[in-house]
Amino acid sequence: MTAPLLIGMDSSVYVRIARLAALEKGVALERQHLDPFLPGGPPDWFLALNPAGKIPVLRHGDFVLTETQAITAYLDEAFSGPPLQPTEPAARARLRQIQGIVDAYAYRPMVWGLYVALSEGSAKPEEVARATAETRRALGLLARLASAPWLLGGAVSLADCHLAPVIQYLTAVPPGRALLDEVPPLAAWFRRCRARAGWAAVLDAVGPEGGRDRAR
Ligand SMILES: N[C@@H](CCC(=O)N[C@@H](CS)C(=O)NCC(=O)O)C(=O)O
Repeated sequence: MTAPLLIGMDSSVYVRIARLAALEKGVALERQHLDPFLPGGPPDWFLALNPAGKIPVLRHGDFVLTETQAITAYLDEAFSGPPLQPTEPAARARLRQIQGIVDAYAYRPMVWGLYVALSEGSAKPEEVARATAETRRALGLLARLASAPWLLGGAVSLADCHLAPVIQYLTAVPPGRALLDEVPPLAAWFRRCRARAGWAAVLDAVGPEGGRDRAR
């Protein structure tokens, strides 16, 4: 079968998560650029693949997959390479728990509530205060679960791939950096992520969509 095709743009948190999983797995992805935020919305061909209009979409032969947790699990399970999910039930459940926390409690306040709002200068003080409180709570939830050196212990997993791109945006604004520094074990974990081979290039990637300080 041909290489899997990842559709989306480099600056997207969720595209970066899928790319980190592929990198760790040693899977070479084909790429197709798609900016879902262009005026007029995504094109019809893309909405036919994902009516939700969200990136990324993975295409592998005739198989089309949306939702990043499903995409990264598929990359891990359908390809050879180092396993990125534990097999022991409790550890595997911990992985799903961390992914759920990132999606439900971290992405929105950290990326939109702090990074986008502060870098666009569109921040209303009460909204920043709420995003700050929600970010603190999410970092606290994650810190209670995090092992070292990686979130699940000795080996990098899909949990690390899922959280690092969100923290990348959080730390791109000074108040976000300060919030991460309040949680030294997570700050140290993120330094390890950025130092890991190939990760900084994915975490810093911006494609043809350009360096617009907006929606991720
Ligand atoms: N639940 C989706 C979320 C993906 C997502 O939110 N992607 C953002 C970019 S990082 C997006 O496509 N946003 C377009 C929009 O909201 O219109 C997943 O896990 O893949």
